[in-house]
Formats: sequence, C-alpha cells, structure tokens
Amino acid sequence: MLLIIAVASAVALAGGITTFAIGIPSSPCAGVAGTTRNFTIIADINGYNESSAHYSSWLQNGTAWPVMNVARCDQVIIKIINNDTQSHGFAVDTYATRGTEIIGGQQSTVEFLATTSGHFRVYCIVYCTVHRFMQYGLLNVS
Ligand SMILES: [Cu+2]
Repeated sequence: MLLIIAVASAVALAGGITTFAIGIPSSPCAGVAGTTRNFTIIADINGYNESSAHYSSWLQNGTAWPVMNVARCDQVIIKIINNDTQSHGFAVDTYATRGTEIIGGQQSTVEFLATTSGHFRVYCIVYCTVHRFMQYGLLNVS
C-alpha cells in the first residue's frame, strides 16, 4: 500500500513538473501591447449610427456600415446606446456571436481582445422594425 502511494506520488510529482516545464498554452496576444479601441454605436429607428442612409450602398455594392477598424491584439470596447423605444440587438461574428439585447433607453458594452484578424460582420440579433438596416456592420481586424 505504501509502495502504491509512493508510486502515485512520484507520478503526480512528475506530471506536475512536466506541466510546469511545458506550461499552459500562451494567449495568442501574450507579450503584444495592443491599443484600447473605443467605439460608440447608437441604435435607433435609423439603425446603427444612421445605417438606414447607407442601405442603398449596401444593396448596390456591399458597402458596410458602421465600420470599425482595429489592429490584431487591440482591446475592443464597443458601447451600444439604444435611443429607441424598442429592443435592439448587437452581435459580432467570431467575437460576440451570442450577441446581446439592449432594451429601449438602455445601453450595453461589448468588450473583447481582437485575437483573430479578418473581416467580421456586425449585426442585430433582435427582430426589430429596422432590422434590415442593422445587418451590414463590419469589424476589420488587420
Ligand atoms: Cu433588429
């Protein structure tokens, strides 16, 4: 019994030492000093930051609105202010896919580290009366 305990302890110790030597996987942005990027999105009867005015450009040539440009490893803070009476949603592909619902008159903040570069759609996830104007936002992570 004592031998079993001794062996088990040795195995546990070796495992511990191995874990210590290899370490836990580092974050993709470890050691990279990114910038904090703040954005404000106003959601109301005209969409996100007047996106209804950009709807025809979106239909004609896919011009996104609003557009947020950041660098990889930046800390992204997006404040969404709902000035409407109805609820609106907010989601970002890859980074905030579940999204958040903001009740009329309230605000919410979405924050994440931009670990993956690419183009990510920004859109509403609550079926509202101006939903079509809130489907073509864009986050560019360069
Ligand atoms: Cu909507």
